[in-house]
Parts: sequence; C-alpha cells; structure tokens
Amino acid sequence: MIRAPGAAAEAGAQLAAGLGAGCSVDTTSPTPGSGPPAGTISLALDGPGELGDEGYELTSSAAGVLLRAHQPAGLLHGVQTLRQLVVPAPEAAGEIAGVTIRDLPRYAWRGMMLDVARHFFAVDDVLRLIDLLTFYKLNVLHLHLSDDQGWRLAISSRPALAEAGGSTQVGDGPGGCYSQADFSRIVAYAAQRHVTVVPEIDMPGHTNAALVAYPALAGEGVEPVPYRGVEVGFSSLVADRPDTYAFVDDVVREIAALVPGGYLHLGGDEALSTSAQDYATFLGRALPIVAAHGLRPVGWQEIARVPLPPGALVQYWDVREPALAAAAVRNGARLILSPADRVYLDMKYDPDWPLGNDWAAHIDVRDAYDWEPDELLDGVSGDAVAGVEAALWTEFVTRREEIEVMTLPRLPAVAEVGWSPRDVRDWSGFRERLAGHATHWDALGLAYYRSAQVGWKPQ
Ligand code: TNX
Repeated sequence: MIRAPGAAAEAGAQLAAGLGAGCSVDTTSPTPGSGPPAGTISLALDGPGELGDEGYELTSSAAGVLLRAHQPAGLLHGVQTLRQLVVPAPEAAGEIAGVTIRDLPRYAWRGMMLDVARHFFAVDDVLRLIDLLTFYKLNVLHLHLSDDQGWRLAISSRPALAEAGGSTQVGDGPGGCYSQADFSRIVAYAAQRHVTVVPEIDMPGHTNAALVAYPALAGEGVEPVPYRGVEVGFSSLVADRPDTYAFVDDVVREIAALVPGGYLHLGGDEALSTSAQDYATFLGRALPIVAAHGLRPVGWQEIARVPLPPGALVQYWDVREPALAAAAVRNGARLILSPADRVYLDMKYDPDWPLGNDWAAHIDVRDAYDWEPDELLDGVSGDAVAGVEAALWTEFVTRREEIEVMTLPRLPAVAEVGWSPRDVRDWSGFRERLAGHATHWDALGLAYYRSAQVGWKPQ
C-alpha cells in the first residue's frame, strides 16, 4: 500500500501508476503515534527546507519505505528513484532494494528539445516523451514549433499559419499543427509532472513556413513556396518593416496566454540569409516584445551577437563556435548547454547506424555521459551554467519508435550529467545501472539502441 496524504497524493498516484498491479493509495493522514503497517510506502511533504524545490530523502528497509520531500517536485523525483529501484515483476509490485538516499539536482534546468517542425508528432507522442522525461527527473520540454518545413501551433489571429504552414513537413507526409487546446493539454500534462514546456518559434531565419502562410511578410522579390527539404538557412523575416513586428506581437501574445510567465525560445540560429545589421535590428525589436508579454527569452547561441536583457538564457549548441557562448556569459547571460557532439540525439550512434545526422559527431552512450559541464567552455565557470538540454532534431526521425531508439539510452546519460554532482558520476557504475534499465524499457514497450558499450542482460 502507498500512503500519500494531502499534497502528496498526486505523487502517490503516479507511483501507483508506475508500479502497476497490486498498488492502492491511501490519502488519509496517518493516526498520530501509529507507525505505518509493514510493507507500506509512505510519501510525505515534511522534508527539511534544505531539500529545496526538487530534492528528496528516501529510506527503504524491511519496515517499509519512507519518501520525504520539501516540495511536490521533490516527491515526484523520489517516486522515479523508487520506480527505478523496483525490480519489475509481472504479477506483483516487485521488491525494492534497501537504501538510504538524500538526493538533490545539480542544475535547475534539465531538459530535452523535440523538433516537431521537421516532422510533426501527435499530442500522444509528446505525452509519452514527457513520461520518459519524468522517469529521468528532467524538468524542461523544449518544443521546436516552427521551421522552414512547417508551423506547428495554431495562432487565432493568424489562421493561415496552421492552415498553410501546418500542411508540410520534410518528405511527403501531411504535416500537422497543434490547436491551442492540444498545446494546453501538453502544458497541463507536463505541469502535473513538474515539467516546464518551453515553446520555440524560430526567428528571423528558419521562417519559410510562416512566409508561405503570409507571403506579404517576405522580402522584396521573394516568393515563398512550401519546402519539404532538409537544408535550411535561406529564409528570413524582414527587419526594417513594421508588419514584421505586428506579426511577432500576435504570435508572442497568444503564446504568452498559453504559458503565462514562462519562457519563449525565439531561436535565432543559422539566420544565414539575414545580414548582421538586420539580425541585430530584428532581435533589438523582438526581445522587448517577448518581455512586454511577460515571458523570459531563450535563444540559440547566435543571439549572443546582440545585447541581451538581464535574465536571458543562451543555448550553446555549435561546438565549432564556443567563443559565442563565452561572450554571452561576459554579457551577463546564463547558459543552457547542448553541445552538439555530446547531447544531440539526432546524431548517429556510429557510422553504420541508419538514422539521423552526423555533422557534429557520432555519439554513443559513453560520449553522452562522459563530459563535465564546468569544463566545456573556456572562461565559463560553473555558476554561469543554468543546466543541460538534450536535443532531438527530426529531419530523419518520423515515428515514435524512432524518437525512442534515438533517445534511449542517451537521454538517461544526459539526465545524469544534469542531476548528479561530478564526484558521484562514473562511467563504469553508470553502464552497470543502465543495463538494468532495459528491463523497464522492455516492460514499457520502448525501443532502444543496444549499444556495445553496455553489458545488457540477455533478452
Ligand atoms: C543545426 S542546432 C540546427 C538545426 C538542425 C540541426 C541538425 C540548431 C540551432 N540548428 O536546424 O536541425 O543542426 O543536427
């Protein structure tokens, strides 16, 4: 039985769902003085303040299991540890190893990006990914909602974005677009699991799908046509026209209503057909629009070429240009680390792997694990790092099973880089534990790559 009174009930319900058969949840408060019956898992929000927003304490012994946290997110993280400690058994809830743990995250931002623009993924696919993020204690889902190949969030004041921009993707598939109700469902499902959804509208480049929907926004002599290819960098919003900013305002205003007080990622990467002057002009006008609607800006590292407002977050990705990220920090920004040669889940595992990109590296699970955020960039000290984020671009990823096989086993590696302090991380221990996780993935029906670096148990 799981005892989860009051505000612990939600985490209790999620534990019961995660453990499956044989679990019931009692949400009544225990009678003072009486200990829980043997075999009970007790969840309580009475943990000390030092556990912060996300930490938890877990003890399990023959007498039962006690999970305590100071905040609900901490309880939920403890629930994941418990799920991982349970050896799944077909009929019952299984056995739990005896442990005493006090566990807090190293970084506050532990994320994954999914590109739903190159290929569209249904709401259900996104919810299943949130389940996986939750299992690995990640707390940010960044959705890349627009690119040259498609526009994926309906904007009421600009209906052609969904109608025209939503009708294409890479290759010959039908594309797709989330209604605002769909998007809110994703945000609510994520919030229930203490995952923040960060929407990205890529600007001023990567905007062909928007320009197809509203050709009047395109530059002189440009006649946008739907694009289903892979190479990008040819499109741009026009920096010196007022209607560009009316458009940005419409989009940002409607997004702000969906994620009030949250983040807006405004892309800014690879604006290869925007002049440096126009790029600076554009961001100089777009950043205040984001702030005016109460959102915090995030951008790919290229945005560090322009002055940034306090509180801006810069996402480091292009390992060929580390100096930009260091410049961002000198200008007061903090970094989200997504080095493409470590955490780009669209990179092939090895040269023979059939799916994905390889411009940055081949990334096997050890590459995703064996790196140190504090040492990645010259001149960037630990306190400038807000966190880490894995990224899955989907030029070649078309179905849920392909999301899974690119994500597992590399996502748990990145998750541990984001969660655990350096002194407790070590590859040989990790690869042992990872082998055990395959039992969970098999039980959940998830596809994964059986990397030769891990001593998997026979299937
Ligand atoms: C670079 S990473 C891009 C994306 C591609 C990705 C493929 C970034 C900010 N831009 O447009 O999808 O490489 O790996």
